[in-house]
Amino acid sequence: SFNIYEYNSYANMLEFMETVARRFPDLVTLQNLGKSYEGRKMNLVKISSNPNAGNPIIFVDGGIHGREWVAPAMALYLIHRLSSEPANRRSGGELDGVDWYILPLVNPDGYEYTRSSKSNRMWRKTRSKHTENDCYGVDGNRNYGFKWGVSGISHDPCHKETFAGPRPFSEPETQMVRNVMMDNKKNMKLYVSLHSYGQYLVYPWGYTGEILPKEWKRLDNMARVVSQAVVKAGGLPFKVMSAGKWYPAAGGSDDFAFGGAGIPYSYTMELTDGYEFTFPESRLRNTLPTFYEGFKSFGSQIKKEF
Ligand code: 0X9
Ligand code: ZN
Repeated sequence: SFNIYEYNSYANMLEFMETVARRFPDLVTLQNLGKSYEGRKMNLVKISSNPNAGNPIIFVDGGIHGREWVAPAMALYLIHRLSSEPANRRSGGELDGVDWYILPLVNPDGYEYTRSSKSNRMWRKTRSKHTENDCYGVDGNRNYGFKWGVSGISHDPCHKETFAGPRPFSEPETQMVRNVMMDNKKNMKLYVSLHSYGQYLVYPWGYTGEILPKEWKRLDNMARVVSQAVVKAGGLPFKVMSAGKWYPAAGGSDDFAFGGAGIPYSYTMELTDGYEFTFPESRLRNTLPTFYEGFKSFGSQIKKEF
C-alpha cells in the first residue's frame, strides 16, 4: 500500500499516479511517454483545471539520479497536494491560471537498482549498456544536448558518476524529457529538476562558471523569493547561484531547458542538507510540506509574469 511519506517502489508510484488520475479525472491526466531502457512505463502527470486555456506550464521532474530518493518523493508529494485540495482550483489557487506537468521519476531503472541491495544504494546513472565490457549506465544529467561534453564529464563508460554517454540524448529517459520540453515549449515557462543534496537552488549556466545568461538577475530573484517561502514554512534556506558557479558540469537538463528549448526560467533544486543521499524516511512528513511552499511561490510568480 502507498504512503506519501515513505520511499516507495516505482510500481507503487505508478499505481499512485493512476489512482490520482482516476480520482480526479477532470483535473489530472496521464500522458504515456514511452519506456525506460529496462522497459518501465514512463507517465507524465498533467494537472490542470482548464487544459484549453493556454495557461503557462510549469514542468517539474525528479530522480534522474538513482540514489537521490527524496527527489521523486517530493515530486509525488507535489502531485498529491496540487490534486487533492479543492481550494487549489478556485480563483487565486495553485491551479488557477497555471498548468503543472510532473514527471516524478526520470530514471526508474537506476532507482530500482538502488533499492535492490545495500551495496547498490549509491548508484547514480541509468542502467543502459553501451560497451562490450561490464560497465553500465550514463549520467542522465550529463547527457542533454546543449554544450554536451564541454565540462565536468567523463567519456569513460566505466566512470561510475559522470559518463556523459556515447552521444547527446543517447538515453531514452533524457529523450523523453527533451520531448516534453520541445512539444510544449510555447507555453512552458518554468522547469525545475529535483535532485539531492545540499539545499541549492541553481540556474543556468551549468556548463561554465565564467559566464551568466543576460537574464540572470530575474532567475536569481525568483529563486530567492522561493527560498524565503520555504524558510517561512520552517525549512532551510536555499543557496542561490548559477549552477556553474557551484561547479561546472555540461549536459544538464537545466541548461538544455534554458538554452536548447528556450524555457525562460530553469532550475536545479538540490533538496535537503545534512544527510547526503540518505535523507531519513522519518523526516519526510515534516520536510516535504516546507518544499511545497516553495512550489506555491514558483506558481504565483509565474502566474504574475505570464
Ligand atoms: O551534478 C549534477 O548533476 C547536479 N548535482 S548532483 O549532486 N545531484 O549530482 C547539479 C547539476 C547542476 N546543473 C548543471 N551543472 N547543469
Ligand atoms: Zn542529482
